[in-house]
Amino acid sequence: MKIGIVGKPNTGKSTFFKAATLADVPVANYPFTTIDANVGTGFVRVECAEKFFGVKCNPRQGYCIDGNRFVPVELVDVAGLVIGAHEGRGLGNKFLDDLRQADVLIHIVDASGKTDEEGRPCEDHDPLNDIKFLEDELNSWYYGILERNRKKIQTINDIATQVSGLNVSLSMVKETVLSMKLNENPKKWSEAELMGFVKILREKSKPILIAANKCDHPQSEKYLERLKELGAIPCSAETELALREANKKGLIKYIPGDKSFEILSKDLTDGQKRGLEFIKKFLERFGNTGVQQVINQAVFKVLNYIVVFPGGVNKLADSEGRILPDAFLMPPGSTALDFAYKIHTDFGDKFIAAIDVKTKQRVGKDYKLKNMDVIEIISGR
Ligand SMILES: Nc1nc2c(ncn2[C@@H]2O[C@H](COP(=O)(O)OP(=O)(O)OP(=O)(O)O)[C@@H](O)[C@H]2O)c(=O)[nH]1
Ligand SMILES: [Mg+2]
Repeated sequence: MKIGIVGKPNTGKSTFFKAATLADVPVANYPFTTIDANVGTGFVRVECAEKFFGVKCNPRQGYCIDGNRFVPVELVDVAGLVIGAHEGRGLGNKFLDDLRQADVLIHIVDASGKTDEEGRPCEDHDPLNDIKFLEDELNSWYYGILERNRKKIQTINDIATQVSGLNVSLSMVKETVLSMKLNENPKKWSEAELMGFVKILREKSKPILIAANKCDHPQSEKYLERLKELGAIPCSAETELALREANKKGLIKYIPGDKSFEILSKDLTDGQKRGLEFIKKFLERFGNTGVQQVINQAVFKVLNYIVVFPGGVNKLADSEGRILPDAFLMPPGSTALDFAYKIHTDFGDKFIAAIDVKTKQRVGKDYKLKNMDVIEIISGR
């Protein structure tokens, strides 16, 4: 699972990335602070299967606090995108190359309106204008790839070959052709049809979730409602970063995504107390900082992924004694056989049956996995 963090310069992409990964990356109030993409591990938060079995898990990857399991996902924070990026403006082409393999994009919008279309500090810029521009740039990027290679494209399969580097599958291409009722021969498509095709293909392969960042800023009130109407999630990356850093230092206990935190340290400075008081008021108003919610929604609402745990009816531990060591993110429609392959190619090749560990029911290879399933694979030797 690869999530791209995108948007014009200076909207808080690296702050969001830093809050989600606690990696040490530069953040500053001017455009193009980030030049080379930052790649790191963030997490989706799900209920851990340990609760159901009344055990304590021991994750191999990620972590678990108070029954909340944090499952790793890859985050890529890229350079800011400006109009004309697909023609190489700004850090355009590089930016786009860094996004090739992304499954979903989080568009970080500056909801405070304090940065103009190129990310320069300004008084009042309507952030709603930033949404269409980003979609247009991405669509133009796809279009450019097909346009440049037009001579090589004779069939639908050729299209899939040209865009395979963008994490686009042949079935996505075929579905799009079918849904648009396009001619089987792409050479017969009009310019408008090609543009329409590219738009839908981009939406399928790089869907976008909007994060209305800097919502702690008073001026964001002016724009938040309209942004929410477009599906945006209010978020304050800076607040999340402060909470996670304070938690790391042991000053507070804060579980990412929670609606509140607990003060642990008795030696807070006046500045720290004031900062935490400000954050408390923010959380009372918004319910959460939005950062965890944005990552979860990208994976579970936009992509419709589910989380499935490997386990056994007789034991929930692996050979090294770790209880419920893994939690896997699976695409919608995944079957028991897909899950077997996810664990190990051998399990897939020699699949006999699977067991739904919660109900102890035996299921076949075509069993459609459900969110929060715990599955045992029975395979031959
Ligand atoms: N008020 C407020 N400011 C924020 C928030 N998130 C980021 N900022 C500020 O916005 C500015 C830009 O942050 P960055 O994270 O560097 O932004 P970026 O989008 O990565 O910028 P580029 O790499 O230049 O494209 C910094 O001054 C941050 O402190 C937030 O949630 N609230
Ligand atoms: Mg940055």
